Amino acid sequence: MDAKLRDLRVWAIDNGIIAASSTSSGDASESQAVKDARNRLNTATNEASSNRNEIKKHEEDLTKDYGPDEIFRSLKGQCVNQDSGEYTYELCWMDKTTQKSKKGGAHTGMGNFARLERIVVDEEVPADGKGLGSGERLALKYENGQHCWNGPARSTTVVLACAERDEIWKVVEEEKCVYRMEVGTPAVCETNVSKKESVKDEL
Ligand code: MAN
Repeated sequence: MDAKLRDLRVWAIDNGIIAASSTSSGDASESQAVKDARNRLNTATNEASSNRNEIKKHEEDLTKDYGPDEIFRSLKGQCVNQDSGEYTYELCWMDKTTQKSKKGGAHTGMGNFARLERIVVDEEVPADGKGLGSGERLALKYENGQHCWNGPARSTTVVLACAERDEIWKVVEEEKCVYRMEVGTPAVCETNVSKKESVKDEL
């Protein structure tokens, strides 16, 4: 019996199932198989935890408002630039707006995306069609940008109108450090259900 047990132990050591020395339970006495298993477990535990974090991020993101048909979800991460006067202005969808001096130097944050709003506009559309027109328009509010000397934190209202491609048409500083961008984008074409219905009625 004793000999059989000894043989079994030798076989187990040879196959890496138990360590040669069984005197203590410290690392040094762990068999390679146990060490490997422990490493695999650690790796799997870390992976599980980072996957859980990813899921949480996605779940939080799903509660955010990405506009009609979640249209702005696909634009997130993309930016549009436009020269205007002494600056180049940049709009990054669902992220931030930026004022970049053409003379170089640091960029100025004009606000971070806060929410979607609907605002009513009433403007002449220029001959080139690059204007807001009249009616209710979707707007993106960007807030808490770089603080303005003797003024508020910079903010931008980005008012959208249907166009064939993403383009910043106009940037105005309505009040000190309060900006308004007029932007054309296919993202807001046909988002208005009543407009769609009326087109259908006409057909
Ligand atoms: C910079 C720009 C302007 C702004 C002033 C305020 O020059 O961001 O748009 O009006 O700062 O000091």
